Amino acid sequence: MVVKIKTALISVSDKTEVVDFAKSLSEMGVNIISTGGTAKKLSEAGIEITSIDSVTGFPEMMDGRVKTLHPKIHGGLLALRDKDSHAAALKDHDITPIDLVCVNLYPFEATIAKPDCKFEDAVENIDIGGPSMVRSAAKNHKYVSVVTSPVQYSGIVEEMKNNDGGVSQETRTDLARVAFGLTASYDAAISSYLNEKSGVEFPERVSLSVSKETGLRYGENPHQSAAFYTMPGSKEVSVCSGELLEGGKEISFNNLLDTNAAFELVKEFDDPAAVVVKHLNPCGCAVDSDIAVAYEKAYLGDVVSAFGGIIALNRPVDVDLATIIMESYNRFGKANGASGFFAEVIIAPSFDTDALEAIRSLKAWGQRVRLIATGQIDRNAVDTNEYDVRCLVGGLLLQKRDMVAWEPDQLTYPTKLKPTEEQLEDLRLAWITAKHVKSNTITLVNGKKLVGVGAGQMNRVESGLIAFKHAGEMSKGAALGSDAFFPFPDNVENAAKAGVSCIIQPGGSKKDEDVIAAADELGIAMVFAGKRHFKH
Ligand code: 93A
Repeated sequence: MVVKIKTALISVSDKTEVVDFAKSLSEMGVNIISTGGTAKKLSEAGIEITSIDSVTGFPEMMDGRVKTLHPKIHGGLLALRDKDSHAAALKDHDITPIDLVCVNLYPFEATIAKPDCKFEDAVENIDIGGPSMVRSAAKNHKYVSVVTSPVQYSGIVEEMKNNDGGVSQETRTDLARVAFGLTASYDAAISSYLNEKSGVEFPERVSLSVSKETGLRYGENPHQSAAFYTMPGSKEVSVCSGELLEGGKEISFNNLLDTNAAFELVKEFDDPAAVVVKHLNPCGCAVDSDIAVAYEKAYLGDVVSAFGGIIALNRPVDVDLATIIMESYNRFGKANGASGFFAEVIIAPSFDTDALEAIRSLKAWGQRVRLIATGQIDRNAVDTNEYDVRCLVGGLLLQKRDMVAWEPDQLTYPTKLKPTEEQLEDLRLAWITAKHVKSNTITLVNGKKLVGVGAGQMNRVESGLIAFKHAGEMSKGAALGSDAFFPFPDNVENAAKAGVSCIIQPGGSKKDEDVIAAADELGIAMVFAGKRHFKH
């Protein structure tokens, strides 16, 4: 059924494009009811409106807390037009049916995102009347259209123009579907704010307030459908807050997962650092006083895996760095019969114009590589309250993010040999990298460069063997990181055989004594970090 719009109520905080929308409605003969600020704006634009207080017979009161909460409004929204008793109630109480509601809510999320937001300001920005109207209209979508965002305005106007001022049932149902999603996520944001303020980490009910960023071609595999959602109020620089620069190939589900993994690791470092990730694990990671050198070291850590990988940098990309990145791939790719540069994504704080030009002149541009500019990384702006969410079939596991990395004060030195300053630098990189590798993890670092990774094996010995094999000669004198303690001395023995000079691991095994004795006997300096970094 097409419902002709005779009366519309417009009450919006975000007044973007509302004048044009109201003008179009007015030109189609719609009677517009409006609340204080919106009414003022529309009147100033020469649009004839009916003020809300003339409909309710009450002034807007209590600083605007009570404007539209009235039976004259909600009766007009909720009445079933073709039900006799409802029609009679409309008549008895002199209520005009409202056919369209255009509401967007007080900006609660934007308000709490402000660093100096006071609790009272947050509370005052909890919209009550708006969601009530949205819910009333959405419930009664058999008759009422509920418009909740400026992006919907042009479509509604177009449809009305083509339908003699009417809106179809299909559209009203679709608007209602969107509206309930909006009020649910609005309340989710309020509830999560109050949980946070009350220090409740794991409340009785958790709703996530996330917004669709974009649909994705498919999920992890082509037969899985997928979409990308982001958290609106997040203040942390991340792959989600980054800008996907125009012209690259469409970003994929796996790209986003891998880019997040790469960027979260590179964010750990203050010094210039570069990371290359493949299938969620770092295959290259290096720190240097020069970002270009850090990149080359990271890339050279595993040139085979870097092909088709994700590159993350914590410094801006200038044309020299862009050229080094592309040439590094050309050198290796061509030597192996491949067509040269092939990275899926480069993520960095920014890209200079001439760096962009250089990358965009590549054949691979437009076919493969995507560029994400995140803006400057602020290591102090972190969303410590965000959950790390894992899905089970039929449930979710929530935990707080692992925000711990390098804690010099927590280190203990159980072996006779103590690490040198230089070794400690490598141990630091081995430890931080291990945090970002799927367990069981063994990392090997030599000269502030990741030279071997054993990831995701079902036993730690196997992870070690993979790391030693990959590092080859670079194992000599390397620093080894283990994400969890050694249950037996076997890994220490294998490390010594490979030439490893120092080890960092959490400690805390029943067999610590045996492990320490083995390290002492084999001339290895061991450090206990005191915490583990499982990544399941
Ligand atoms: O404070 S409220 O929760 N009380 C209400 O009765 C009410 N009715 C509409 N806020 C209310 N609204 C909101 O006012 C709307 O959702 C909209 O965001 C805003 C528009 O106010 P104005 O037209 O005065 O700018």
